[in-house]
Amino acid sequence: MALLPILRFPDARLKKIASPVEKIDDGIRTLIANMAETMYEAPGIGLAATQVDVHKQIVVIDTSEERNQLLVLINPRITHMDGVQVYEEGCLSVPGIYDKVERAAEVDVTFLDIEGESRTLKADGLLAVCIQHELDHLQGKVFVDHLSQLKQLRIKTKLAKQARITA
Ligand code: QAP
Ligand code: CO
Repeated sequence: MALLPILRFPDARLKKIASPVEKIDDGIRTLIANMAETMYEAPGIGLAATQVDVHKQIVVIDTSEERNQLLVLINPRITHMDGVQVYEEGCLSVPGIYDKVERAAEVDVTFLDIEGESRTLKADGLLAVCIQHELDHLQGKVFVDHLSQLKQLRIKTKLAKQARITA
């Protein structure tokens, strides 16, 4: 197992569109184990392969209190959305930045599990937000893309300053 480096916004590689996984082989299983380890260590509640510079349709999520309900979504598709909710989001690729984003309140998502079995999940609340946030990453989209241009500019300035202090 290994911790993977996480791309930081506004890295251009966060804009890449992920390709479907064709075969769940040992390389994919190792990648998923390392993504889960990286998410838990951060700590975070969701991580998309895009964020570790692997442009395949893979997401790991755990929104449980106990941090023991790992959800692995391979080739996920949202098949139904309903209602509206606003949630204060963050992102491991945008450290220290949190803002409200409007999304669907409920989603149905179809995906392959780690065994390659096709599954469907109905989600609401935080899990529904997290699924939409992580699927955005696979399409090259970061939560700050949902914010105003002015807010995006302020976030870029703040992160650039932070990077200078850290360096
Ligand atoms: C996406 O985000 C999400 O800024 C997952 O300094 C977030 O795990 C979906 C994190 C909120 C729904 C609601 C962020 C950790 C983790 C930070 C995360 C930070 C340390 C973010
Ligand atoms: Co994110």
